[in-house]
Amino acid sequence: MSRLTELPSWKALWSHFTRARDWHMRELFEEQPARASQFWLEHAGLHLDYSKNRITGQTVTLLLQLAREAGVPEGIAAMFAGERINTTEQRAAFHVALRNRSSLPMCIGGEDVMPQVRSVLQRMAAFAAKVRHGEWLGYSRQPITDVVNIGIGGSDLGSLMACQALRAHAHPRLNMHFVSNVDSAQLQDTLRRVHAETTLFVIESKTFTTQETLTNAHTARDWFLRRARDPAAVASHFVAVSTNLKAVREFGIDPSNMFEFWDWVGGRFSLWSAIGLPIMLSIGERNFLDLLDGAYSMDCHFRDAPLESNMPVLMAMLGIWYINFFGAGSHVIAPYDQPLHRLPAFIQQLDMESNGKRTTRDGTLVDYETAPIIWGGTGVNSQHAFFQLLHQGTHISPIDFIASLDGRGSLPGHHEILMANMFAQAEAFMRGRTADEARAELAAQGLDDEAIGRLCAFKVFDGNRPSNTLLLDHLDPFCLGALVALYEHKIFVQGMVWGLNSFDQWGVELGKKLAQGILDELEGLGTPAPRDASTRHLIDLYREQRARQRCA
Ligand code: G6Q
Repeated sequence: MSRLTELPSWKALWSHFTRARDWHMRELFEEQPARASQFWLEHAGLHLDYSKNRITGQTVTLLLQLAREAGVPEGIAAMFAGERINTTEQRAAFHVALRNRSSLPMCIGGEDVMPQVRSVLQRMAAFAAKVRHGEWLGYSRQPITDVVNIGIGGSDLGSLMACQALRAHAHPRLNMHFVSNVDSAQLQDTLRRVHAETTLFVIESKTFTTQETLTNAHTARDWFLRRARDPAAVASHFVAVSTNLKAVREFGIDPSNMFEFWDWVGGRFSLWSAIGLPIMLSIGERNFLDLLDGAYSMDCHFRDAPLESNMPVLMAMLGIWYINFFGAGSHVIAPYDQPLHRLPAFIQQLDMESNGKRTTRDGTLVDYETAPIIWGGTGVNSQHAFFQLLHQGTHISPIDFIASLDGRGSLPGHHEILMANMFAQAEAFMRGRTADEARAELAAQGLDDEAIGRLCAFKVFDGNRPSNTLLLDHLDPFCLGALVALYEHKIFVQGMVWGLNSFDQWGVELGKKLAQGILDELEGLGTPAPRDASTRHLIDLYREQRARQRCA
């Protein structure tokens, strides 16, 4: 028995669940007309309707009791106090300091990190302004027109997602490109679309040892040098974002062209740091600061609001309700705004890399489920694809519907259709369609009794499928900052309840090591290591194919 499953609130929730599993939300709405306002929260330009969940007030009370008994308030305080909550790496997880927009210090081990945070922010802003104003010139004295970010995982997804989400605010001259895959197809595609004279490469890597990133960076530099024909030109076309000054220097980037961040910033939580340089280049300093302001507002809310009205805590505990009690193994992120199309991938990494774990902070194995599989896609497109399973399949997968209320940039009629679809889906998932309703609908179409009898079962939807609806006042930097911080904190709370360290990623580290030995073998270096028959066969097949291709 684990500590979590021994908690009184955990046991109380199980007994509550024996009743709750039979409730239908359709009935809950009929019995409790005030649900929509009871289960509604607003903060930082975000509106959360969580009424379409299989909960009553008592469920929420018990879930919050669980949060308290699991030490969530203490965990929140420890995070903001800069404690080394990343216990396996003995580091703070202090991304909240990156968006501390007050003048108050934020300390790790007694040292205020704010002076260094502000100093890097100022350097980023000065650099971004030069590039944006056309004052940062390439080797042929032309302004920069294209920015190529080379990075992967946490050094890619956040900036990519935010640049796409905020493209309405993008600088008109600067085209943003992101290269992450070591499959050269991506880099080749990008290099085909840019000119060496007007391209800035931003090499982003916390460690500056990541094989994929360094391979792409070296290839990009070779490509560049073949055109510029002058190693001195690298200085005006390559900048680095890293914690590893030595490796950046070894790569050949002048330290004055390096933007620093720190080991207390986790990769997937780093878009607020210098890793957000592509975002600042694209949307400018003022908008980047708005992004930080939005996150800061959510941070203050998370730190100070009572659990009952704390948006990240409530979303986290609703997730726990479905994962640990209903056995929901996945969670869908469905943004309806097209610019948010990379949000599901971003949150997928944030959640699954943070809480996709089964060893608790004290080293014991869990005896309960942890992170769900996060998946999703833009809402309307998903309606025409995988929503079928969500409506009538055998799995329960809670959904977050996300959209901006502001349709001002939209062409006439489009935004209303978009929103109508989203509201209709959330309603349908909640209500479903009963057999009587299905029969009535078929009869209204003029079908006879025999046809109605034959088709009715297929037209029935159980409903009772939970969802949150998150509305943004605007899809702007402030609301995006608040939205991302909301998910960061939600995930942290779930990690706290499950007793996990949400800030390490040993699975990723393993991947970084594994490939090297096989790479040597693929290249015919060293003695082949003893391997299982399958891996041996795959390696041999690849080598044979390559040998044949070389001869052809
Ligand atoms: C994020 C992960 C991982 C990391 C990449 C890139 O939290 O640790 O996605 O960001 O592996 O690592 P580098 O930034 O060190 O290249």
